[in-house]
Amino acid sequence: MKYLVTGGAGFIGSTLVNRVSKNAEIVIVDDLSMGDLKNIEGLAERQIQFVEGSVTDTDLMKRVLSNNQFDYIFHFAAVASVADSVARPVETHQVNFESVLNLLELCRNYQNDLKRLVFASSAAVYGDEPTLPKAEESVIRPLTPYAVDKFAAERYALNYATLYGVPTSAVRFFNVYGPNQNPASPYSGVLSILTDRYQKRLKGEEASFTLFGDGSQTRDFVFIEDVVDALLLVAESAESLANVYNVGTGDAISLNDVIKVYQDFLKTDLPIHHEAVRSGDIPASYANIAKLKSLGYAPKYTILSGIQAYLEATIQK
Ligand code: UD2
Repeated sequence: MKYLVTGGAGFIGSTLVNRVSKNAEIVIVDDLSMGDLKNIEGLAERQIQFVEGSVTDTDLMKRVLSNNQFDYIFHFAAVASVADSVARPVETHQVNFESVLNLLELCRNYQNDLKRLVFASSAAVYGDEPTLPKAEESVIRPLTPYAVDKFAAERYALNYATLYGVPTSAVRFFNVYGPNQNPASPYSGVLSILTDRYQKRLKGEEASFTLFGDGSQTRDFVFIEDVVDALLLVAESAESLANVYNVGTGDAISLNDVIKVYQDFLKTDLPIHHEAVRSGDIPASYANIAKLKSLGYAPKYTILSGIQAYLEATIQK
């Protein structure tokens, strides 16, 4: 099998690559803006071709798509931060939307044997409409350049299946967490930030965590290994063709409860500073995952076992 994984050096992309690369040929396109080659296992020994570049480089993408026949394409490369998209709407649009349309056209022209292209969309498309849980046919209210681009790109991807026969599916990620998530930005996933601060604290360095709001906000935190299961299931199932799936656990937990879990596992107190609720923050979010379950998905991790696996893989005790 041959895979193209854009954003394959990033958190979700590299975990997928590491799962499949022992038995497959992989081409990764990544500009290393957020990703890191260290995330990719066996880069030298396995059949992995790393192409450093941006998915917005149309010549480069044409070369990759016209010189290879892929079985599966996963498109993860994106400006991943909502705040970044608000600060830089035009650049975000080029990465998060135009690159997708270009990739779809290249598939239409060059990828006659493609089994599936999976586009990574986001729970951000639901915006602040309060009905819970979020199901795929819930009201869509994309409120930021990030959310608008994800929704538009997702629709284009699915319509390329019905209009032109390019086999596509899309997934809407809820709050994905796990090893190799980059904690560098204030808008990185909250659990990557929390883990990083605890790690510093355990090494005896000064560290604290800023909690925006009172910590009662809830999220559907889904462990990366379950996310990779979901991605492969969606890619390989016949039923998922031209369909979009929520990827979460179907459960919500508050940040306060998550912090308690960290404290129980690590037996360390981390100083918490409270700040005002972040602008645009939603109080609660969780997924209805019935549609994904209808494909055979069953999350293997609870929030407890997921955080435990994350900490064991990340924190050197
Ligand atoms: C997630 C996605 C985002 C978009 C959005 C849609 C991530 C990283 N982001 O944003 O791309 O899809 O969902 O709704 O998955 N927080 C703190 N302290 C910190 C960092 C965060 O208290 O240092 C809070 C934050 O205010 C929020 C919660 O933690 O209430 C989760 O924040 P996040 O940035 O991890 O994810 P979220 O749900 O805002």
